[in-house]
Amino acid sequence: MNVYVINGPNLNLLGTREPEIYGYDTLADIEKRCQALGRKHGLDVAFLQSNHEGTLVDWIQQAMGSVAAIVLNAGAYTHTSVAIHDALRAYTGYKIELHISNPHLREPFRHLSYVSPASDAVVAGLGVAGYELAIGILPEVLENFQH
Ligand code: CA2
Repeated sequence: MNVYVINGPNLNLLGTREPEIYGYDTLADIEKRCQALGRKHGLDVAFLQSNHEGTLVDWIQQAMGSVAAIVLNAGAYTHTSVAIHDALRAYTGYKIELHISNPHLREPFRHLSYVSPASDAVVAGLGVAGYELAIGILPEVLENFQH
């Protein structure tokens, strides 16, 4: 089964700045661990990152039909993007919204998510371990998921 882990703007900077919020791992470190874990569970994990809203929308659209689940850290677009919300609504596979930090403990502008109402589950505030937790739970939730 195919899985997309989609990362939005500035997440390419992980491990280089603001380690007190986002930790010391780079996105490449997280990608390696998610792909290794995916292999153990028979999941083919494609790890993607873009700073561009339209590219994120394109990937969500491309997932339709061939990708069983999307794990999405939309970054700051979480709080602004109706386009990503609409693309997620149209995607009928399983969707996990993911955040490294807990946006509800941060500035008020991070408290609104356009991704949450279009997602099946949310992982937030567990640091970069959230990515592996999301991948690790997929076999169980996909077994019972019907769209
Ligand atoms: O906690 C998360 O994962 C966020 O999605 C991260 C976004 C933020 O806008 C959301 O409110 C919560 C920001 C990603 C920026 O990542 C950086 C990583 C290292 C250095 C600078 C930015």
